[in-house]
Amino acid sequence: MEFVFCTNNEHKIQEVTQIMGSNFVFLKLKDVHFYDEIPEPFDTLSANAAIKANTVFFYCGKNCFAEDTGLFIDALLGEPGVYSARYAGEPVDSSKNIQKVMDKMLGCENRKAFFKTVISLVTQEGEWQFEGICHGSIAKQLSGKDGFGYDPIFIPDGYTQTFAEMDVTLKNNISHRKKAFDHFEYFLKHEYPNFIK
Ligand code: ITT
Repeated sequence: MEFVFCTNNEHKIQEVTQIMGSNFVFLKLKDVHFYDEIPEPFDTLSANAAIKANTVFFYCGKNCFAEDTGLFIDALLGEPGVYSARYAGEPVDSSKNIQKVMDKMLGCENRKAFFKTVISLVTQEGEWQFEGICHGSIAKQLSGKDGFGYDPIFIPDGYTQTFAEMDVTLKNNISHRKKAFDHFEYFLKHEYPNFIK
């Protein structure tokens, strides 16, 4: 049984490969000859994850999963949220996104924030979603070189370093993505036991 991970983000592929382990084998978009941009037109993670998985499912007919992730900052009333990728406009630029957050949060005492991931799975049998949240806070300055996106400014609760300062194994043990994929894996083990060897 084949499943396609519908993402153009190589960092996500690396993290999910580590989170799920080597027994979890999935196809990439290029393996099914899907080279288009996947649209993300909606204002919820759930709807965007669903359209990504459905777009590729209708294209290739194989089981598909996609995920949409956002950083939700209390003091910015949930921004950048579902618009995390393009917060500072097109083309997508993580440094500019981080700079915009830092500028808007100058002088803010409430630094609380959370990352949320929603996975959407689409198969012939139906559609399912799985969520994971990681609570934390926005650092007062950028730190660290690992990870991607907003990792240099996000400090998960219970830690003093940002995701970008952490060993990737640690990030992948506690992250929003890890929590969402734990639910996904549990579901697959019960519904599609042949998929995870
Ligand atoms: P796909 O839609 O192709 O999967 P994307 O990069 O567009 O890839 P999202 O819309 O889900 O992915 O992600 C929005 C942005 O949020 C993304 O560009 C990153 O900058 C940021 N992001 C996502 N996951 C993150 C993480 O674990 N740590 C830090 N930033 C993250």
